[in-house]
Amino acid sequence: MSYPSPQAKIPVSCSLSHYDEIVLQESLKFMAESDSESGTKTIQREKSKVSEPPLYKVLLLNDDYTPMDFVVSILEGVFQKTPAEATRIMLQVHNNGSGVCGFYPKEIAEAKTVAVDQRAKQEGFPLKCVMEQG
Ligand code: TYC
Repeated sequence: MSYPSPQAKIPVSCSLSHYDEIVLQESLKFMAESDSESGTKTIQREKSKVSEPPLYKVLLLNDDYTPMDFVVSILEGVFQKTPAEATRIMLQVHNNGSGVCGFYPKEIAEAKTVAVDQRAKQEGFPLKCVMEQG
């Protein structure tokens, strides 16, 4: 049985996430190794070069209406901050207009941003959460 090399481009019609690509590459390597172990075929491959996923910065923005304790509860609940750290970030946003909640891989940053938007909307507060690359 022959498989494409781990470096081969797979013709797919959908776009793959960073994680899907890594899983695909690892699966191809595993199949190549299984083949060579059973003695049926030897596939040359380069050493694995899996890079770290790019991180996205997630920020909260200030507004005049969202209560401070709600922002603290968001920082604790969505961003797993301690009460002291959550209060520090909330005050940073309140005094300077924005504050960093953390750096996360794209899908995690998106999920946290959506979670903040949903909770704020649910409570009727105008709290805004944004993400930036790097
Ligand atoms: N400025 C808000 C107030 O005075 C508090 C606040 C802090 C709102 C941080 C949003 O991201 C925010 N109630």
